[in-house]
Amino acid sequence: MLEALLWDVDGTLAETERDGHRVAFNLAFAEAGLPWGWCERRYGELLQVTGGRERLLADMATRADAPATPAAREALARRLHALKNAAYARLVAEDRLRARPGVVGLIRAARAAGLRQAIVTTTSRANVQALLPRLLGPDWADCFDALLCGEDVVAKKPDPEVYTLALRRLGLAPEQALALEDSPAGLQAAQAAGVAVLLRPSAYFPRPPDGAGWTWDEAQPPDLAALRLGHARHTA
Ligand code: XBP
Ligand code: MG
Repeated sequence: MLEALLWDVDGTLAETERDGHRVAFNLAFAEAGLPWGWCERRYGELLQVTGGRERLLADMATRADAPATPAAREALARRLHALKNAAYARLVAEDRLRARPGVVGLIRAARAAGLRQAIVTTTSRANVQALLPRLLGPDWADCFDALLCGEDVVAKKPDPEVYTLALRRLGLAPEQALALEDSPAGLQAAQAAGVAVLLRPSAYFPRPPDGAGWTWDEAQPPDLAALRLGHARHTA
């Protein structure tokens, strides 16, 4: 039986990668005085790497003008990542990010029905704490029983660690939960933890990968009853 909804953040709750993180990375490059910039196509490639700091390091590995030593690259990645997260918080404060249709209603309905809910994300905790009040209002934290973020794990998605941790925190078995995800890495992480996934394609991940199974139909968005039914089907 469905007991909990495990929510990914980036791409699932809002189009944060398209309207937030990519824009904020470019603001960070400018603030640091670097002539670097990530166009949508390049950012789409770099999204194969989960974690903003890790993404910066992956990009630097391909650049002739990146610092020469691993230690200097790491220091620059940390500095740029902090600048990026500060820029992201400013974009959120300017109301540049909106909840994707149906998300707020489902979170509130799930809370009203007594389902447990957790945030299960690769992004930094500060980004969640900036975004969620804008999407859900000042009482946003009341909707969630646990908040698992990038800092809480050793290995980020597609590793299942963050899902395993969420289940342990909620005291639930994998078949009692449903993950809502948008990316192949998120899908893989949840499935590897044994959790059924409702995949919602997003701007950077428009096509469900092979093995996605259950996909959100934008023409007929699911309500809570549909989530319960779909979960029962996909855990049977
Ligand atoms: C999100 C990520 C994050 C964000 C940026 O993946 O991979 O790295 O892009 O946030 P998911 P940070 O949606 O699967 O959780 O810069 O804080 O990492
Ligand atoms: Mg995501």
